[in-house]
Amino acid sequence: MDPLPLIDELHSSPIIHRYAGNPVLQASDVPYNAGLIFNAGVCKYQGRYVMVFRNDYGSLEEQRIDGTNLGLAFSDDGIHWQVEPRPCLAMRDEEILRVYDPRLVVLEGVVYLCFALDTRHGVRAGIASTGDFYHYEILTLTVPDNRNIVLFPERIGGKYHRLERPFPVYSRGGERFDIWYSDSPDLRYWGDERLVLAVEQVPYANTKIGPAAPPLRTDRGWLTTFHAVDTDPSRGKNGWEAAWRKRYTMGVMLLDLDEPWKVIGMSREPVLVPEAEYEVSGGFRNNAVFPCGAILEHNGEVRIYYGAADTVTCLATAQVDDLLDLCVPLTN
Ligand code: BMA
Repeated sequence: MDPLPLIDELHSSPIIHRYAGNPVLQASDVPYNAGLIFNAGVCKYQGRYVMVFRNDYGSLEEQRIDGTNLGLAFSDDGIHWQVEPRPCLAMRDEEILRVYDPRLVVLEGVVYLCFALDTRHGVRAGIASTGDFYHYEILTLTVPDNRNIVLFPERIGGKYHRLERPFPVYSRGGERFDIWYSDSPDLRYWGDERLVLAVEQVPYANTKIGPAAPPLRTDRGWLTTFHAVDTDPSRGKNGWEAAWRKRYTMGVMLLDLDEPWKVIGMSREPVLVPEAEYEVSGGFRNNAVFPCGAILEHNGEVRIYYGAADTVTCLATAQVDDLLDLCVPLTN
């Protein structure tokens, strides 16, 4: 299969505003062994904002990662966060290597955590429920390779719905990965899989796309963020690794309220592109924005929480109507 074309310079949309005090969470805010603090799921629960964040601990100075756990933080305003004294989840046994990239959703009063799991036999994605953010009941795990599951915050037609991002490696070659959908009667057994959005439909991706934060209900449809990745072989060292040739941006799409595998529209240009200093320099993997949390406030503001340069956790906001207006029908 032909390589997809290289993507040129990209810029963030004028409708998105980074919080001036970014990052909202970083290693120095965490009262235990902490390193890269990024890719955080966020929800509103019992009157507070709750964040579960990824912590790749080790040494920032020595550019070393020793392991990964998930941390927990609470906030009254969604901006200033108080981190709990110990991590809330770590998974490691003979088969499981680590849990990461949490997304949170509240559905019918219950909190669910969607997560990725590196195992000795591939990358799996799962959904767990929790009552206290420390104890988790795993309800389902996919077969490898899959990750970036996001659960819709409501049942639709009596069923649970999710987006996911499998990694098919045979048919198309390389990393050409798309966003898929499945549903379930009970959160455990998943089926009715459908392709939602393919990477070649996104003008600012040439490698892979994946669900970002859980979809937000609006009158016009499910407003859904996604990450879009482009690779350029001419990019060299750009972080801790010998080479990092990818750029992660964020786009939005609008899914049908009743048939959420149907794309009503998508932003033709990315909404958030790595441009701020903490997104493009000094991190583990520069040139990456990776949202895992989004909250739609009553005043129409959408708060998007994202990992920047795989190193810190940041906040950007936009008006929901502005995001919806960017979603135009697909052309291919
Ligand atoms: C993805 C995941 C994310 C990470 C991103 C950028 O494939 O591994 O956890 O933030 O790459 O490195």
